[in-house]
Amino acid sequence: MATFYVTTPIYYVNDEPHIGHAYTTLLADVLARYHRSLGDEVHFLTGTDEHGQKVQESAIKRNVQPQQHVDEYVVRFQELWKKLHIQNDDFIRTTEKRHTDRVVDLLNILWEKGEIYAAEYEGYYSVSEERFITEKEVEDGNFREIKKLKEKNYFFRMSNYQETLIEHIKTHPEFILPKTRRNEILGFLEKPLTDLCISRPKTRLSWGIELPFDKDYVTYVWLDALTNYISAIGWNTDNKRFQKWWPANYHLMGKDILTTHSVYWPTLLMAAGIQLPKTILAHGFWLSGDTKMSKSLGNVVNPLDLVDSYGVDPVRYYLMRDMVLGHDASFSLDGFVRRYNSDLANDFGNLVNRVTILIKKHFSGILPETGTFDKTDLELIAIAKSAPQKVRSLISNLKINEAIEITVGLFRELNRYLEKREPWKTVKLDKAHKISAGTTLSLAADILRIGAQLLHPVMPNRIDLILQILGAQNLDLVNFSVGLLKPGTVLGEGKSPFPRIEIPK
Ligand code: ME8
Repeated sequence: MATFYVTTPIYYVNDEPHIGHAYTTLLADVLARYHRSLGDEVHFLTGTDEHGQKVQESAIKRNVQPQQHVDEYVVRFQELWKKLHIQNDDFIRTTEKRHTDRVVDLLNILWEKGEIYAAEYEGYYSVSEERFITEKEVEDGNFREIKKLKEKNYFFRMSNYQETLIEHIKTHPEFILPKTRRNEILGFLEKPLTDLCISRPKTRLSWGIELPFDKDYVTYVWLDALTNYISAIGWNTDNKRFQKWWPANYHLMGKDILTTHSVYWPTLLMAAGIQLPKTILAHGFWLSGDTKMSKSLGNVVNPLDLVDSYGVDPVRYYLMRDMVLGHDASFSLDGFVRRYNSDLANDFGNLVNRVTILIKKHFSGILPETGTFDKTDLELIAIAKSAPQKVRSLISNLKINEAIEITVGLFRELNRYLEKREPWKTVKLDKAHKISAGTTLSLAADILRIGAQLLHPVMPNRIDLILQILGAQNLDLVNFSVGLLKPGTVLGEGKSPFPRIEIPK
């Protein structure tokens, strides 16, 4: 059985989770569910980044101890994931001992190998970014809260790995996706890499993991955070478990943290003699209008509000359908309602109602026998047969929005088929026409079932409801063959769970 290990960034617990955090986590969830449905053994990891300056500052602002602060804030993420029906297999917090011990192990290994050295360093430091920045970066003006600092620190010999990293990226086209991001990193690597400062003096920052070789320092939060991807799966403690899942199939993230993941992380792994992850995938940002959603701009859309108003599954659908991986996407309530009404209420929901109401009215709610299929039926069957394979291949290429389009396309095809056949008219004619209307409706219900199954990873709850309405609740969710919903099946109660949304003007 193939294994599939997917991760999200571990989010800072200094903030309210917003739609951006929800997006990456949902993306991981949808991929994990698709892969489970393909029969892969899946491990899906998410968690929280709980050390560092930002968290310490938030705790000070609230006048509580950092540990109390993170214990209170982590719940917001955990509750949101529950609410969004995220099926993660593990949730790692960087303040847990299973993690902090592994960070210490990694530091010791690097220290003993001579990969870390102490040096006096004078340079510009961005408090908001929590790292030293170059003079050029100061001039670019993209960083806030810049200070000039002179202090002793510990450095990782990152520069030694520049050539090997470039080579790896060039020989593994799938290592950084999408391609535009890969080119961006290759461009970044054209300039000499500096060594990476991996410590912070306790006099400046106390909330972190103490360096095992100098108790006056804590570990730089990014070295700490990145290690979560291996600490959570048993690196250096449970080798069998580690070997089972590592290297990760996908590290998912937004484009904001691509450099730390595709430069710091692989060079640290190389230095420690650990294999590199297979794919680092950076998606775009959700924008509100044309601007990035950010707390300081005050334009953050809280996913919980949307979920409270419209339900979890429509929100999951919208986020998966409207972002092309790699590009930014614009979020608006209008866009959400338009997408919902056109795809879910009209194309999908009306179809469910149309087919089931007709079967209830004219065939006592029992799927009628099918006669012989003619050319029109066979054309529809051919489209339905090819859809699962197309969806599978698009998902493997991370084109989730296109995979959804294929499924909605199948519903549209089915609507056209019904318009052509008009079973609502023919069923009332003579006996022969009633038999042919029965064939049409049975086939439509079965193909509707296939489309619904294909959308299950995106909208698990409402699809379960639809499958139950179709009488398909006991069928194998991942068997997409035509003809599984047999004549004689009794339809369930209820109607489509996608009523039209009317927004008052
Ligand atoms: O960077 N659109 O945590 P973070 C889409 N702790 N995705 C967005 C987004 C937006 N507008 N805003 C945020 C950190 N995200 C570190 C990570 S990992 C070892 C350490 C998502 O809480 C996106 O995945 O700032 C982005 O990369 C992540 O949230 C940043 O989360």
